[in-house]
Amino acid sequence: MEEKWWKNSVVYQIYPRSFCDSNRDGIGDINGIRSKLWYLKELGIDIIWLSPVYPSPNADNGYDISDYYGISPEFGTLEDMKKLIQECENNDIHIMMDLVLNHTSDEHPWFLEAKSATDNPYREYYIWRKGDIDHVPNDMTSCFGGSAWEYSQQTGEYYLHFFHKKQPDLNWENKNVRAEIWKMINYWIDLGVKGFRLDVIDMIGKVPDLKIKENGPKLHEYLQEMNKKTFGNKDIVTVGECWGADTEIGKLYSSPERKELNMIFQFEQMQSDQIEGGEKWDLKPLDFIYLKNTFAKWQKELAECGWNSLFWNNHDLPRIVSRWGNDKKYRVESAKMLATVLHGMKGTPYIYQGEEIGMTNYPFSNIEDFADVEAINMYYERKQKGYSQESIMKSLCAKARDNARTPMQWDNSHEAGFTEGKPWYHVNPNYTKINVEMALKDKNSIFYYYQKLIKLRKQNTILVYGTFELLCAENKHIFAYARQWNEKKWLIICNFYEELTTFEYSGKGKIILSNYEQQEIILLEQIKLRPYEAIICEVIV
Ligand code: TEU
Ligand code: CA
Repeated sequence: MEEKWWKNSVVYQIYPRSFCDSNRDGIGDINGIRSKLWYLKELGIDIIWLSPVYPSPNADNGYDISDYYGISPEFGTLEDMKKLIQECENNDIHIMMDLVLNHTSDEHPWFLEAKSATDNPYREYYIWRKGDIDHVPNDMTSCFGGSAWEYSQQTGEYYLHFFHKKQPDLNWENKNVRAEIWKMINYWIDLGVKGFRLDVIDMIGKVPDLKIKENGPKLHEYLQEMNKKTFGNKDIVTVGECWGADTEIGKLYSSPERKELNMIFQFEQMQSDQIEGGEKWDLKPLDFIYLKNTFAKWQKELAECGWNSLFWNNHDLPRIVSRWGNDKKYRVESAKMLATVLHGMKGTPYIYQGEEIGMTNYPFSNIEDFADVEAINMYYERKQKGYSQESIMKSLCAKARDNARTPMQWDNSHEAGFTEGKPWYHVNPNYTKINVEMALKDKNSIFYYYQKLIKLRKQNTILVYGTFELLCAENKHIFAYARQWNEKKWLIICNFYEELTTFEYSGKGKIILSNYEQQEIILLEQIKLRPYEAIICEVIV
């Protein structure tokens, strides 16, 4: 397997609006990020994935872009952005931009032109179908609820939007659209950006008349064209967001010889607590065996061709320590355990802001607490369908994206040190106990554990390129696997639960890292694992 710099890199995702506010307007910004580079340097990450910072009316917090070339005034200026890129480079940190290419804002000049007349030159940049007020083109739905078609008064036709109605879908069949996009990507490459995360990229090949949303027939053709016209042959890392990928599709994207992307975010294991065939709001207890098998399947299938991304969290997912850990009594132990499971695998790990200090879900109590359009739409939709208030709130507390979007908790001063003004969104009240300042003062903190995991990956080829083998697949409490590289073998052994349990293997293990006090050498014959105990050890004879 070819060695690449991004294979032993660790990515840190910043949601700019909620990271750090430098000018007291309550909105995180680029200069706020610049003021915290020392912190990211201390953590040891290599790449910052920046969620969108472009001008946007914010129907979907920046994922509705009205100018691909600019910086939103609420985040700063293009000059600030250039300084950020430069200062990051001075610290050996690269910037990965978020590319939202499936749709624009309805306030993007292309759409303003397109909607004005059926014969406008920009009309074909978007997807229009005939219909009248009572007849929608078909029954495709938006990911945020309701129809995917919106009636446009001016021309009496419908346009397609797989997300908010303020996010019209681009028509990738149109070669001018593609040319515009290649030009824009190259502009950011010229500005010094070293990576791209491609938002819902599996939707660009849509065929609405056949109701094909993801994985359309021309998807990979478009990606190969993109690669050729933009980042291919440049030393740039790319990751595509693909909710609709299985392992076969994963290989199509990430096999190097196909010249598409380096890796994808696939979400199979993130659906381990959702009823099959249902939506993410349809909760079920975590299917732990499915979780392990799914991770193992991806590890195995992409072992020789392609590459995995490893993540528990992002700005769309609830906080992992609340989701599959224990955010009360064992918050520290379980956060470290979850980090061990993930960072021990083969792939490029992604950390979402605040994960490294064990930030938790927000204690929502009513619908007024939410800011996200997805949550608000779901609430009213399910109310209308007759779901109980209790069940709706239970789903929202467990899965709402707002859980991830509360401001970063820096210290226990005013608004967690995120802003000196009034934050755009509530700070989690637990900031007095969970914050960066406290984490940096405690040598046993989750922060320093992440720091160690990152360092381990840098110093040990086995973690980056070693083979993966799932152990005790049927065990209902333990997530364990072996990594092997030449003669060396490491075991990653994690108790995923609070109950005590026993792990059995043969030989002795030299402890590399653990979230509990350990002897230097342990007998592997019978390891009694404490609540959420995690061990990385080297097998010795
Ligand atoms: O997310 C894609 C997407 O499918 C999500 O909306 C997903 O269905 C939902 O979050 C599950 O919780 C990307 C971005 O990450 C998201 O923030 C945007 O809202 C969306 O695309 C539209 O650009
Ligand atoms: Ca600000």
